[in-house]
Amino acid sequence: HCKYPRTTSIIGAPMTFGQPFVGTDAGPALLRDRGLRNVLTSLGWRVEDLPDLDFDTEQVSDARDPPNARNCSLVAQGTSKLADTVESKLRKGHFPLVIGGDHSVGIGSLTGILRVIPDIGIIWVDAHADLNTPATSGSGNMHGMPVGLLLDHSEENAVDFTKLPGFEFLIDGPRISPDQIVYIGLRDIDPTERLWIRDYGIKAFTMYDIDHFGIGKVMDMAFEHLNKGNPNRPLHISYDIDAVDPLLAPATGTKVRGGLTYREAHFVAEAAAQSGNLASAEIVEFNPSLSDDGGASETLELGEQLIASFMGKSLL
Ligand code: B3U
Ligand code: MN
Ligand code: MN
Repeated sequence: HCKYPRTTSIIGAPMTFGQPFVGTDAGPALLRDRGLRNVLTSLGWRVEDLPDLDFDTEQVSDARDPPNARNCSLVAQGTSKLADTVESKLRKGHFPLVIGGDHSVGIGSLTGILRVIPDIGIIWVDAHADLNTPATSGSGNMHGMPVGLLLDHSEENAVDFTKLPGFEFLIDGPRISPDQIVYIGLRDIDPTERLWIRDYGIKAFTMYDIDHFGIGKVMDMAFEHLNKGNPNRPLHISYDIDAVDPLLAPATGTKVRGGLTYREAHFVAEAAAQSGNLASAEIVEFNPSLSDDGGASETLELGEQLIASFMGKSLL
């Protein structure tokens, strides 16, 4: 199917249940209010602006939620809906643009994409590896688990989805192979995540690598890894705004100092667009209520600009 669809579907995914704070649900509405639709049409896209997915109204019982997978039933219900939406938009040839919400929405976006494009190459831009599972997470917050839940684990590390209420749809769901994903911007990694990145051989570019090589070389190496054997491999970018330095993006839940600069953050997005292979994208973890008004609008403005960059805005 076509690698540069003309139509993008804006999929608002106002998820908060993957982390402890309220406010993370405000992202989609605030980005629309800023004029996201016009940003996209001015870049030449046809835009299908869907109503936000509804993650709140249908009551699900949380009685069986394990303490190490907080709000499991609610995260499962929402991400299952999101997976179906992303899948159906891709099948129509649309470019899904998922606006979070916290990063647990990645469970849904990735599942939907993998159902249609099993070989998708994934660029995970984040301060964190999000490689925990309920067995390894210290926090129990599911925004730290999207990659960990979907990774094609060795038998001993495999996730038992029968013990995660609502996640039955993942029992035989598609998985990510360890060579299918690259990390950009890591700087806050838990011990088991570190072990798994090494043992599984996942390609990870930390802030150290960005300092050492420069962002240009890092992105070259990232594409070299993902494009091995297929220069036209379709790509997905999952952009956690906390990858960017908190001085530039203060309105987010888990700030880690020493992040991407303004230009590094844009370069990652521009390089993804330049590849010509981007098939879908996601941006997550805005939380305007965790900052003053100035910080909130600065963060959202940056998010809007990063979306423009990975949706194809060029400087010249
Ligand atoms: N690795 C920690 C912290 C964290 C992950 N993702 C975010 N924070 N945003 C955890 O809770 O899994
Ligand atoms: Mn994340
Ligand atoms: Mn993060």
